[in-house]
Amino acid sequence: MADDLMIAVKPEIAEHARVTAAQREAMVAEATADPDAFWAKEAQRIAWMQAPSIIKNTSFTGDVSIKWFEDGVLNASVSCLDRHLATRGDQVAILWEGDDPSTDAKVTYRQLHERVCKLANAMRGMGVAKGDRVCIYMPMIVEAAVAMLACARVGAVHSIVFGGFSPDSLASRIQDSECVMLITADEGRRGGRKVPLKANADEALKACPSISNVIVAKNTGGAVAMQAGRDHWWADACDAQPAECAPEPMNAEDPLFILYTSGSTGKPKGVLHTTGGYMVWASFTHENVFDYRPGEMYWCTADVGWVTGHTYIVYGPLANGATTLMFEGVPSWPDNGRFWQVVAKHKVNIFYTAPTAIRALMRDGEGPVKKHDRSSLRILGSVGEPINPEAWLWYYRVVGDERCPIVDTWWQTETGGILISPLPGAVGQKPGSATLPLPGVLPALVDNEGTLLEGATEGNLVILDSWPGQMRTVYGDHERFIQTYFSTFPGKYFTGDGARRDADGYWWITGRVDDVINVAGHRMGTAEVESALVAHASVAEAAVVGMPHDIKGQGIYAYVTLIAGVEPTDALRKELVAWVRKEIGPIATPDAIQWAPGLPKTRSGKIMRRILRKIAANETEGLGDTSTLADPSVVTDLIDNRVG
Ligand code: 6R9
Repeated sequence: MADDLMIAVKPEIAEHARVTAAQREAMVAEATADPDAFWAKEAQRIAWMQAPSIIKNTSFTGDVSIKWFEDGVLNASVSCLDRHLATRGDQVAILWEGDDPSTDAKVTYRQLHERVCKLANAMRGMGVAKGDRVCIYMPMIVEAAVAMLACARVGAVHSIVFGGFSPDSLASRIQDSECVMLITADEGRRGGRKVPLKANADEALKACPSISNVIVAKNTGGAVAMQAGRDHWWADACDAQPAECAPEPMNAEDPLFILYTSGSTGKPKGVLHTTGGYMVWASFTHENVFDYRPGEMYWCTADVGWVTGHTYIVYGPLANGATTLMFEGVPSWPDNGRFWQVVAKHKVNIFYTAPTAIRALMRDGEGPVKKHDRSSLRILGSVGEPINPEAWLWYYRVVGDERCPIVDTWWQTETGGILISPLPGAVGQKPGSATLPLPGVLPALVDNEGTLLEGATEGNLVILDSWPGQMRTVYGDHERFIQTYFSTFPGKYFTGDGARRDADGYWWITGRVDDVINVAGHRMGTAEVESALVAHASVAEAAVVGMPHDIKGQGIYAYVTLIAGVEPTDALRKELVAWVRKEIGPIATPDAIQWAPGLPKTRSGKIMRRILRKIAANETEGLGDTSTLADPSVVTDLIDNRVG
């Protein structure tokens, strides 16, 4: 454990920090003692049509009700656009860097405002109204951000589906929230390849009667089918629209977006975020965690299909008037120096990426990093999964030349924004630790019985009270919200993560303690992969677990029982891998498939995943108690036939 390696805040950073150690202490004290006063003040960082007078009204018990700023009225797009026009209308809002290194584009706040208003007018013209759900299935192009903000403008609730998801995954998300419109593009580009978004969408829409209009951005110019009456080219829909559009007045607790995320059981759930609290949290965390200063070039490498893209490419930076860099490509194309080439090209000051990318780039050594000028970098961030100390130190030493603090930011789709992270000018860092909670965030550890644990120890990570950015419900299923997050440890928000707190009170996230796996920073429910596998005609039963993976953090290990009479062949293994990719999307590609004549089950028929996880990790020494198994001999067979 690297508990002892503490990298203190450098004096030159502390001196100019937005938040110093003493100021952080004061913020923590005030946010804890008087949340109403603290958040009433912080609420002023966004634009209100009517300022809130009621601040916090939340309960983690009974029906679980979370309301912040409940009598406030606002429109999120005004905070991100209109209010900047007078002061920084000609500043670049979005700097787009294409997959092809010879392409980029600059969009100023004024231009972005105009593009958003035109699309918003087009949407209204097609009947989209406040409260309607609109699905966005887009590549990383400026139009993705325009679509989000146009939804916000008219009060529609966006539901972004990551462009790497399959037609089936897209369809089930559209169906769950009954979206009335889909915004997509002809094709996406990634690493020199094309992604057939419109073709996927056409496939999905066969099963989505709720969609009456599709707006298609022309990106690659590739040929696509357009269905008359339903499909509209973006330019045709928007070009003739007025450049102004009145923002819909939204209550602070009106929904801003839904984002589907994986859990332990069942289908992905629609995490619902509302307007006021989310916007305050996005702005507050973006400014303080990244120590953001006006005029800086800020780059978050996530995709807008994930929550990190929502909060830290679009809403947080734009609310704060930043220039946000939007990158269409991948770190390894045309070569593995791409990140650093972009940093040098655009003089990036703040850089936020995922441990899986760091680990992949580490393999190629320092050469590709050192080739490019990184002297503009000031702050480095990490998100998505635990960062191992080795990767942390490489990021710190090689990428940041030991100059730039690293903010390891722990949070979730459900939390809306960062909850545990150093403030770079205030909190010394320990490689591998997310360090300390932000002001107003009250993490705690409980044992499996729910007893609060004190001092330096390890346990289940819970949050004791609400913060403004917290999700409000599961779309259409409040009972599932209560069940998933507030029933395991009643009265507390359960994160699904395990964590350790060291003697300095620093937090070390140890990973999921539920049946969620984290593959290259992407959340995947083992149940989803299992249900895709058993949907194949040859599969009788499947159990999926995470296995350690050098680059991706975790890989997908599947145990598959075939129906009687089907031969386990290499060809079938390949077919099943392709099947899961088609059913869910490439991010769900199994890394290993083991034929399992039987699965270890208790006498009551429960699969003992603990044993399957150990076998997948090749830790077959300490399998623990197997005496409760219905048939202990299946374990021997699984160990003997382990894959990899
Ligand atoms: C923002 C995001 C959430 C899960 C979360 C945890 C893991 C995210 C982390 C981290 C350790 C960090 N996670 N950040 N673990 N250190 N800095 O990733 O949201 O896709 O919902 O995933 O990711 O396990 O519970 P999401």
